[in-house]
Order: sequence, then structure tokens, then C-alpha cells
Amino acid sequence: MSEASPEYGLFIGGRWETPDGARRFTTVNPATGEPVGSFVAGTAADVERAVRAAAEAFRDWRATPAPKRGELLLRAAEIFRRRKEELARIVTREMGKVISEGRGDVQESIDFVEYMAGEGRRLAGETVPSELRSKFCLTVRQPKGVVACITPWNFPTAIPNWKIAAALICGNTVVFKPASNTARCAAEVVRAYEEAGLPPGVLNFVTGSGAEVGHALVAHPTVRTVSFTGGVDTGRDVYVRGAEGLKMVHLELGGKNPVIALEDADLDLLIDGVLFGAFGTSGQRCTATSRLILHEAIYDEALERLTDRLDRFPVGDPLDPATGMGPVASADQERKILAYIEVGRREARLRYGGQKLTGGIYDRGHFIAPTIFETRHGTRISKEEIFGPVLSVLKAASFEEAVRIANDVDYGLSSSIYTRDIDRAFRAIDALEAGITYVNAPTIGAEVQLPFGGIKNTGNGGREAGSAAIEEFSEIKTVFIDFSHRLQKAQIDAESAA
Ligand code: UN1
Repeated sequence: MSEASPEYGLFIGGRWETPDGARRFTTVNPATGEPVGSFVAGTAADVERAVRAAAEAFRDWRATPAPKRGELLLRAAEIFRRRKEELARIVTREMGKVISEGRGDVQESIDFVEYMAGEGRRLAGETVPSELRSKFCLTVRQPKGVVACITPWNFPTAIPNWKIAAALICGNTVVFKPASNTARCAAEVVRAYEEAGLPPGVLNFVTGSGAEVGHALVAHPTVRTVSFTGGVDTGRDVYVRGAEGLKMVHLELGGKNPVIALEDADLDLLIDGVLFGAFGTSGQRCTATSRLILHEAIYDEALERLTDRLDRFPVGDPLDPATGMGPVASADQERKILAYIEVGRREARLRYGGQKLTGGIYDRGHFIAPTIFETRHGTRISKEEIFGPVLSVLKAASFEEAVRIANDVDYGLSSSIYTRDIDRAFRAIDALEAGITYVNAPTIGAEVQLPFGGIKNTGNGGREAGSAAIEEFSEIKTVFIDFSHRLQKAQIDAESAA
């Protein structure tokens, strides 16, 4: 075991363990090809033990007062804060996002876990009047039981925490299955909760493939809620499998997020925003800016300024603070993105980049040039999610046309408009078909205290984070308390109750 690439086991019932005869897999630094960590390829039998441990721990965790659960979360948040720099470097080494964004990933974890710790003293229900005398009506929140959290690699500490902290504060116990290529970030998240003193079995961790671990988890009859973030095809599969068991399945899937820039946009602000929105995280955010819809009056100038800036946009070692964009996250990502670039070359006009970067440090990793296509609306690259540093630029003759183009895709996660005209900003807020709209800011950068999610193929109606996080992971019980000492019949006696 090398210091730089430690071995991890599964975490079940409060113990790290490596099952007899377990196979292992290794995660790899996408900038260098170096190993980052070694993990157990879990099996359906491991899932079974993890779910059993979670079900056992549920009885006591459910009975633990929510403010006490909150104290444990606060301790976990403090651990994330203490370890921020160390974890940020692991995020960057394992996933490839630049180090400032690695820190952002961990900061988002801290913010959310802290926020959920406070929820321990809220978890509010409602009280409403009864139609009858001497009767109280109210709701209380109860946990769902054992929940499954299945997470992606692009926010390898933040998204696990969005799910885990929300599930835990509501009193659920968790089986956590992370994306395989960022398993070390995930394991370190689990270690923080362990160090915070979470009781055994409350959080369990099973690494391994979607086909083995993911399927077993989604099919398990004890798991009543599945929270999944990832690609649309896998999401659909998880939804269908979950439906068999009549489970609640929360999906957070893709995006094809537009920035609209009207003729009165502040161009400096726009270019800064588009660079960050399209090429931050190498375009690998569900919220990434993948379409720039420019009003024809500013089309040429905006595009020129954007490509000028890209000439001075350093792509390279993500641990170097001067780097603007690191590698894409894996060989698999590289393959998919380059295939889309080929599609783009056939159907659109390549304006910038458009190739794998080679030579020097590039040869050790998966580096793709920031890429811009000029295209008409309707091409594949203008409608399908690429999840890479590839921006489609489209031209619109009016506000109405820009909004029409923005809305004519299968996704609806994030959206943005740059304008100084407050009327058109508000019209866009109303008209853009998306779960999130930014005004004069790019499509990325949501804050944790607000709901996050989208419409159309981005999901199935749920939201994460913000107050919505509590909805996702709690059941509502409606309570009627009658202290009239006689049988009062709702609807029937209500008339004489006056
Ligand atoms: C994602 O891309 O899956 O809003 C999450 C943002 C981040 C979260 C992105 N706070 O861009």
C-alpha cells in the first residue's frame, strides 16, 4: 500500500472491512494516470449486509432527538472544515477539477452539512385549524427508514453530503454507493462522519459497480427511498427498477443549460460568466453552460472576446493555482466528449479548440481543449448533453427567439440571461423552462440553502438542497387530536359544530 494510494474497505455496521476474496479496483488521477486509491468491488451480498446494518441502526437513530442528530452533523461539518485543504487536494487529484474548485467542492459540503445541522432544531410540520370543536390538527415529520444514496463523480464530496446529511438529519439510516472513479473522496466523506461519532450502522458505504451494487441496492425491499444523481440513461433505469418496488426515487439528471445574452448585456461580465460556466469543472457540471444564445447585434463581438480570452486560458495541472481548466475526469469521459466533438465537426462550424491536447504533461492525462462550435439550433451538439468543455453558440434575432431556442431542449435544469433591462429579465425568469434561472450570472454556482433541481428530463419533479432536502427524506404524518370526549364526525358533524 503506497502512501499516495491507500486501500479502503467497505464500511458496514461501523466497521471498515474487506470481505474474504474481494476483488479490488483502483481510482486514477485523470491528470497524471497515477493511482489515487484502492477499493473493494462490492457484491449483492455486501449490499445485503449493509442494508441489514442500516435497518438495525434505524430503531435507535430514529429515536435520537433531531437536535442531537444535528450536533453530530455539526461535528462532521467541523471535520470537513479542519480537513478542507487536504480533502480539496484529494478531490483535485481524483476528479481533476482545478484546486480552487476542489476547495469549493469541500466548502459546499461544509455549508450544507452545517445547514442541515441547524435543521435538527426545525424539521417543521404545520398546525391548522380543525372544522370541529375541541380538536387539533397538525403534521409531524418522520424518517423513511433505510435510504440509498447513489452519487456521481463531478461533485465527489458535495453531492454525497447533500444526500447523506439531509437523510441523516431526518432520522434515516443510509447505504451510500458512490461513483467508482471518485471512491476515495467518498470514503473520506464517510470517515468524517465516523470521526464525528455517528453510531454504527447509521451510515454504510459500499463501493462497486452500478450493475452489481447499484442494482442490488435499488431492488432491495427494505430500501424505500433512492436518491440518485447521474446521467439520464442510468437515471431512467434506476427509476424503472425502483418503480417495481413502489419506491420513492429522486432523480437529479442532466442539463443543456443556456445563457442568453441580449444586445444590452454587459459584455465583460458576460465573458467572465461564460468562461466559468462553460469551462469550469471542464464543463462537467449538470449546471454547466453548454449553450450561449447571443443576440445578433452582439454576436461577432462577444464571440471574438470569448475566443481572445480563451487564448489566455491556461489548461493544465489542476493542482497549479494558475490553471484555468484541468483534465476531464476519466478515459471514458474523454472518449465520449471527443465523439461529440466529431459530431460537431460534421454538423457545425468549429470556432475554437476541438481536439485532445497532446505533448508534455498532456500526454499523461485526459486533456481536451476548450471547444466552441457555432451552430444553428437543432443540431445534436445544440440539444444533447455533452458533459465536457464544449460550448455551442447560437444566434437569435430577438428576445422571443432566444427564449424559444433556450426552451426547445429535453432538459430544464439551469438557465441564465444577461441584460440590463429589468422587464426582460423578469419575463425571462417567468418564461425559461428550467428549475434555476440566473440573471447576470452564469448557469453554475447554486447555493445550498435553496432548492436545486430541474424539469423535463432533468428529473422527476423533486428538488434537493434547501428546504426541499427535508421533503426528499421525510414522511409526513397527519395527526388529529380530539379532546371533546365524544365521537365527532368530520364532514358530517361539522355543520353543527358552529
Ligand atoms: C452538479 O452539477 O451536479 O450549482 C451540481 C452548481 C453547484 C452544484 C452543481 N453548486 O453549479
